[in-house]
Amino acid sequence: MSMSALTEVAKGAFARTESTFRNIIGTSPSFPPEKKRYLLVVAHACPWANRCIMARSLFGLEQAVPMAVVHPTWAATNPNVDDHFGWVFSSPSDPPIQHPSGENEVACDEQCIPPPSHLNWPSARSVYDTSAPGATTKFTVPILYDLVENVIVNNESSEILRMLYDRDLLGQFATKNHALNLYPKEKSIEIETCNDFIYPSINNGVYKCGFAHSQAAYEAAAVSLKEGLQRVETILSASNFLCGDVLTEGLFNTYFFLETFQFYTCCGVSDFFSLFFYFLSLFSFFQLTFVCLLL
Ligand SMILES: N[C@@H](CCC(=O)N[C@@H](CS)C(=O)NCC(=O)O)C(=O)O
Repeated sequence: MSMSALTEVAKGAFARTESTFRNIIGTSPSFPPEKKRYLLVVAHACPWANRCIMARSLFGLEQAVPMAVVHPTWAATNPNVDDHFGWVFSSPSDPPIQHPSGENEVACDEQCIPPPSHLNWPSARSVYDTSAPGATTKFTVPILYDLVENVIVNNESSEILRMLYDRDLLGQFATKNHALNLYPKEKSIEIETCNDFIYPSINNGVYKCGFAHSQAAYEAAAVSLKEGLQRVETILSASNFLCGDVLTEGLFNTYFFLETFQFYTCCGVSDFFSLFFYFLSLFSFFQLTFVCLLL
């Protein structure tokens, strides 16, 4: 069966399936850190993918890690065979793609970056079909794909993110911000403690709100989301960043999800004073103009 986030709503509540490809570059001889070997497949509409796009940009990895960007709306991925809808590739000069609702068309513009033509991939689904034919999984982005072995290395954004900034892995090809260490060893407990509550309440929490198919599921997700935001607010009212006065990977784990939160709910981060200023300062400090594509 072909899955998507739309099939993950059981009893009205969104239940996310675990990412299935979990290889880490450098830990096996099959996946050595190499320039231009790994293709990052992303969607600008996806906060999970955006944290990888941002790390690639922050560390100047554009040359070392090529990127393919899907069209912003979903379309039929195998129209004559099944009814799956998902991410598809297009070129800036392609005709507009009809939104799945049938209500409007969405243009193909210069933000659409197709994968190298020899790969012959019409959709993100075809990346999975190439790597693991017949796999019954969700065809999610981001994906880190090995252009030499022709397999997916990893489709879990938190792990792709770390591979991008880790100085022993793809981070060794950084061309800027060399001094920025997003995972200082002495902060590891604080970083993991933050991740442990931010993931369920905020990162996945915004999806649980957005995909809720019952009032009870929505309310449970909204309460947990607000608790998560309040906990971040309390931390930020006493320190500049999530783990004291140093910037850590928590930046990536909050920023885009706060944007998604603003977008999908009627209340915004401005309801949380310290969180709002954190959000604004990250926005201006990193000149995150490209993230506006999400809004
Ligand atoms: N655990 C994954 C989640 C990625 C994810 O859910 N991506 C969504 C877009 S925001 C997706 O591609 N969904 C496709 C689908 O549901 O078919 C990660 O963090 O990388």
